[in-house]
Amino acid sequence: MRRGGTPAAPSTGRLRPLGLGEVTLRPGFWQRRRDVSRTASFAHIEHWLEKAGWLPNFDLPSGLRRGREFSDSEVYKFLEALAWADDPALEDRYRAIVARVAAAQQPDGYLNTNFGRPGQAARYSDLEWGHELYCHGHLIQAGVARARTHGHDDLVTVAVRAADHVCDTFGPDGIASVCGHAVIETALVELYRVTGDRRYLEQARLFIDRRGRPVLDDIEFGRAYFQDDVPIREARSLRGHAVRAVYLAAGAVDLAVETGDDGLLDAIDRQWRHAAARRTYLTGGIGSRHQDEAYGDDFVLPPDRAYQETCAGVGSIMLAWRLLLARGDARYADLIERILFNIIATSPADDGTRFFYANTLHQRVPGAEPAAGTQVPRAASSLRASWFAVSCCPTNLSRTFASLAAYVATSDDDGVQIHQYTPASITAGGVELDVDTAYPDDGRVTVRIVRTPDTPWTLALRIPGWATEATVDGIPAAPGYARITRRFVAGETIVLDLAVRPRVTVADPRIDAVRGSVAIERGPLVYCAESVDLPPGVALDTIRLEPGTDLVERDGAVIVTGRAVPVDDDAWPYAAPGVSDAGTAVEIPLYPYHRWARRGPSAMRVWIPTI
Ligand code: FUB
Ligand code: ZN
Repeated sequence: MRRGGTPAAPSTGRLRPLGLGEVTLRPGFWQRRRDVSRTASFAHIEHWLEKAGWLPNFDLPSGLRRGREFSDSEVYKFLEALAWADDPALEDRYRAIVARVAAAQQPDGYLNTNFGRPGQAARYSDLEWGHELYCHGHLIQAGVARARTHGHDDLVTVAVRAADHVCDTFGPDGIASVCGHAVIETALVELYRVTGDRRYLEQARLFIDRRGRPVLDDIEFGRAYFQDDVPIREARSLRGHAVRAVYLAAGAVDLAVETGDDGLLDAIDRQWRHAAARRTYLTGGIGSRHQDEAYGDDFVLPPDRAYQETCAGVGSIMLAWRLLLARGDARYADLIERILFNIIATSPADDGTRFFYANTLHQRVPGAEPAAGTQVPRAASSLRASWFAVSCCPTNLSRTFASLAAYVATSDDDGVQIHQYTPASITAGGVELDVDTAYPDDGRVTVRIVRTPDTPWTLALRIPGWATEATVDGIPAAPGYARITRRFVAGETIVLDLAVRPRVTVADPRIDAVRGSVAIERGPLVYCAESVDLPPGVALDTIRLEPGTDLVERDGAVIVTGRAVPVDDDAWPYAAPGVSDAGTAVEIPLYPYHRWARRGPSAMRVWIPTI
């Protein structure tokens, strides 16, 4: 049986990933979204890559080049998505794009449509902003995906030639610097895993060790923006531009695992824990600074300034997944689940052709829908947009959805671990399982043993941190992994009940921006209130929750009771504390955050004040 490849394939670690050929998604929450991505989003992305000129850049003379300096990478991320999808019906489209990309490669393996050609800046003349190694990194990642799903082909050849060029140019005797946007590091380690050529691993080590000495020019955002402020082993936290930070950390985990560098792995783990505890939104999203798309300082997590770039969610999953494989701690899988349900599921529209780039947690006034077929600047859209001048998120989603099944389960010498709950068939060695569930609507998960060795083995089921009343076959199970070790019998079922119920969540008091507010969660889903669900005349920004309100489930909503506090639009907005029960009582229906703005423009908030 084809293993189908997997997006991170470490040679060692606590857990082994399963290939896409070993986990098949069945109808449910994630299969539906994966399929929309494969059908509608793929076609939409290809359409825009042509229309915006980013694919034609590979065919045309340099003078006609269009798009930002990193637009080649969107073509590569789309190729990576096509590679993971490994769908014969898409093969002709894949080959046609690969042919155009291959034709643009220089004889020495260099490939970038924005540098080095007549009238363009010289190669590697702008390592801070030029993104050349970043683009090479995404090209190599696409090649790795294709090699793993299909075997060697033209794209793999192009990727290997690009990697050789990178090693020739930035090796021990070459340019002693790094790229302003990390990703080449993880790409090179992954290519080493595919080819066995240690040169790529050594090059990744050079890039990771050089950064932070510092090697790049200082910039207006400061060197922390591209993690060139301190050497990676000495950093206290993930910091700077969020996507850069998590891509770099993912590469460092890859390097640490392949070289047995526990010190480096410990350093990244420490930074991850620091950032998870102090710099991460309830949704699992990261980035609270718009100007530089960056992490804020500790506990600076204002909901109305939540940037939470979709790509940062993707990168954060890549990092947490690598740490999970290396260390096996359920905390990593908990964060992956949070990001999946609250960032990855939120960004795309139902039809897969519009996307959130930034994911705010508080929209004060209903946004304006960008006209279909228009390209909007970076994060300027207050609603999902078709395409962006910086359109990193749609292609990043496409490769994530195409490889999503790989994040469901793993194996080790003891058995199989299920990390994410979704209807699926899982094969690992002599074990075959069917997972059936309506999660996250319902917390019941049934695992049927389809095939089993006749010797004892261990089935490990992740109990999320929030699931404090979970049971496995009726027996209470604490957060972490519930491990069942026995001689299983084909046909038997194990029933996990995660006891999904609405709950009230408060934040650490140091997250000042939401002091005195609560959020409602249900299972892995964060809920939000939208203005379209409030009675006429009640403004979302004037509501406060009644202390001790019931949480009533009705038609997919959680209904809470609140009050609309009277406000005076003309008054000086500060006064002595008011009477706490002022205002009109109002029912507030809350729906999953990932559903927000699917019924048209609306104001929205996740955190609801109680005062
Ligand atoms: O710089 C390339 C991509 O564009 C980054 O990863 C995103 O944050 C966006 O700025
Ligand atoms: Zn993005």
